[in-house]
Amino acid sequence: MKINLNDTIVACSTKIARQAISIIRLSGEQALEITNKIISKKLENNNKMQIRKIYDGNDIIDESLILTFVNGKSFTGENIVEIHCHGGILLTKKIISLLISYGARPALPGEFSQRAYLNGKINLIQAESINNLIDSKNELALKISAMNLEGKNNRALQEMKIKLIDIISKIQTSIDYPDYDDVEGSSAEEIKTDLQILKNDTLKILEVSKRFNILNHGINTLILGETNVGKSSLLNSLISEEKAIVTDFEGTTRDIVEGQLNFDNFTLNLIDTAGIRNTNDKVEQIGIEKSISLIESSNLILFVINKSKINYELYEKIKNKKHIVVLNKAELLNMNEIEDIKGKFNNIVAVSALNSDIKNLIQWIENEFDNGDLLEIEVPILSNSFHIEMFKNILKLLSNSEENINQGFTTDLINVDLYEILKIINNLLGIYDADEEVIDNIFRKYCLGK
Ligand SMILES: Nc1nc2c(ncn2[C@@H]2O[C@H](COP(=O)(O)OP(=O)(O)OP(=O)(O)O)[C@@H](O)[C@H]2O)c(=O)[nH]1
Ligand SMILES: [Mg+2]
Repeated sequence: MKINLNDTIVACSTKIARQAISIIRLSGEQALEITNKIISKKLENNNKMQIRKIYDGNDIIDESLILTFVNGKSFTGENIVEIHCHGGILLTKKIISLLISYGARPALPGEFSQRAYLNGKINLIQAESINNLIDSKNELALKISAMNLEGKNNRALQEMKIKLIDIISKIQTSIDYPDYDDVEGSSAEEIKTDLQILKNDTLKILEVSKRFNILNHGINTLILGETNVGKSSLLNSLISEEKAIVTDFEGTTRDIVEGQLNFDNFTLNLIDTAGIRNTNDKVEQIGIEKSISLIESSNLILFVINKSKINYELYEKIKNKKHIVVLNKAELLNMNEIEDIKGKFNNIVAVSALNSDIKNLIQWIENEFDNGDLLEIEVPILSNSFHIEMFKNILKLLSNSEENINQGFTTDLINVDLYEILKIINNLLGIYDADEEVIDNIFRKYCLGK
């Protein structure tokens, strides 16, 4: 079904729940007219707050604060009315159904943002950053999402686009004016160097975006080790909560237990697992299989050992993943014993989960995942998997162009791929008319004095 973008849409922007205030939002040409049907006095056609009684037929059902955004000065670029009514479930639903009966259509999920995008108010990355802003689990994710919403990515994408248009223009000029053989920078070698710069930018975008997404969704952290080494105690100590059952019986934890730990700049999604051992207990066996199967999808493994419980076979399975060996129950050992075990691994800290003495581990994690530099990085940071796919496509097209140059193909063939990239960037920026921009650029920068 094709959605009609001329409809006036309505939705509740807050939860429909028992609460102080609910915010009902309408967007579309008829937003004011439809609202006027359920209030005592017509709304003034300006960007102001107005108080109105709301009627169901002749019955007053509420008195609400109403905000109007007109003349394109709104989030969607259309007329918007926001009704801040009292937050009863029945009342909110009633107002929405009245508005629908007077011609509004229930909005589809994300339709307000979609309209903002289609009306050039925000680009795709900004639309996504609204989601991120809402979902942010830690301070840094919040800051980066806010920066993207404000347009940081926009500027970075624009810069990338300028570089791209520059290359396309050079190639286009040398095609259009074949006799004019000294179009500056249009030799195959020079184009290759320019493309390499773009390729590096793209690789950086993908790398930084991957880091941001781990940061935004939380670092999946697996607590893995033999039975009874203190994995559940470590989880409890990290999240300062008695979440997992701890006993001195081997095989206490059978299913996974999850907890979350927020640092300023990142979040750990902690997963305590069943301890690894040979067992005939069917339930425990399933738990152990689950523990092992989680290795692959984790971003970090806390590999817990004790002096007498070092499972090298298990260590082989995780040593190529990002990990730290956690020597637990260290308060029972003397310095020499600790140093001796530390010598067996590159990456190891000694802790005592029982005494909540885990500062060495916390410090290591903080150093590893600080991520503060993401704030300074100038390249766009993408969070939507679809946008990331778009950039992977750009990378493919750039590699293709490079390959074509290496094979000695003519530059017009290379431009086909570059135009494709321009289309992708323009899509992200919410601009569609690519050709005109290139022509513009050619005549501005490479007019050749003709
Ligand atoms: N001395 C000492 N004992 C600890 C420490 N951490 C945990 N323990 C004890 O070790 C025993 C096992 O702890 P758990 O946290 O249940 O161990 P686990 O690795 O989760 O065990 P399973 O769930 O069976 O795999 C309990 O008696 C804990 O109190 C520690 O740092 N020092
Ligand atoms: Mg346990």
